[in-house]
Amino acid sequence: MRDDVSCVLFITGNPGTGKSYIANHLGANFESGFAMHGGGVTTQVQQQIVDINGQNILMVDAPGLIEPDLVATRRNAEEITEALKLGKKNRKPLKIGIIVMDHNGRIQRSDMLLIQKVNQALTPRFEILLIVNQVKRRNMQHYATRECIETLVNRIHEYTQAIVRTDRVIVIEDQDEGDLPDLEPLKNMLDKIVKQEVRDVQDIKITEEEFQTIGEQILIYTVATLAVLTSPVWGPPYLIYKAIKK
Ligand SMILES: Nc1nc2c(ncn2[C@@H]2O[C@H](COP(=O)(O)OP(=O)(O)OP(=O)(O)O)[C@@H](O)[C@H]2O)c(=O)[nH]1
Ligand SMILES: [Mg+2]
Repeated sequence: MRDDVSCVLFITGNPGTGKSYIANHLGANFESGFAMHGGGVTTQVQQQIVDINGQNILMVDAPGLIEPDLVATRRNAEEITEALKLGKKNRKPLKIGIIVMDHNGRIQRSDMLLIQKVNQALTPRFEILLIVNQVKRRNMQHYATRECIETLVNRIHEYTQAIVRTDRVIVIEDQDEGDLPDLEPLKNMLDKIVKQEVRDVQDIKITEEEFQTIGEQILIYTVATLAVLTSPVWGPPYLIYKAIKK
């Protein structure tokens, strides 16, 4: 790894939260966009050296964690683990950003699970930069209040045990196609968050039970299963298969 690279910056988040979009507006050139197939656009770890605020930073982009099926989710978990290891592998300190998507003030369980997993995987515990992305203009005023940010970080702590400082939360407004997001606050924050040496990275593992608790993502799965069950062609063989499996 080049000597002039000051650190590794890994911005993680679930599929479609805007990891590649934000990395690209910080100067990278990762594939990003509309996912035609329902899964993630980014499927493997990608790296690129980018100049941010006059410093060369190795930006890392990886797939999002939670997808509608467990096999893909576990594959993504392996990629994210690899990405987390890049700091240690390159003997560079690491900075971590986690993107969650705003759903009118609600944070999805899938985003909570990702925060929990990344937080648990790293030793020592890391300072996390939390990026709330794709916030609609009408919701920006809520996020501008201290109370809203405090409630958010408390909720995250409650669900994930991760500690996010209220002054380490960045809110990014959803832009119309073609308009540039204002990433100056994010760039300044990236300067401030601590570069940490990674001592150890544990493999991220998703149990079947954890996967089942992610209600909103499971919905697609349930609809697909129902469609199979009620089909005269696929229903009976599926039920026999289920019975044998038990
Ligand atoms: N218009 C607009 N689009 C956004 C914004 N943030 C993300 N997007 C769009 O959201 C979609 C998903 O963004 P990506 O950057 O590909 O998401 P990702 O997190 O890298 O997703 P995967 O690689 O699939 O895991 C893309 O079409 C982006 O252009 C935003 O602020 N404004
Ligand atoms: Mg991507």
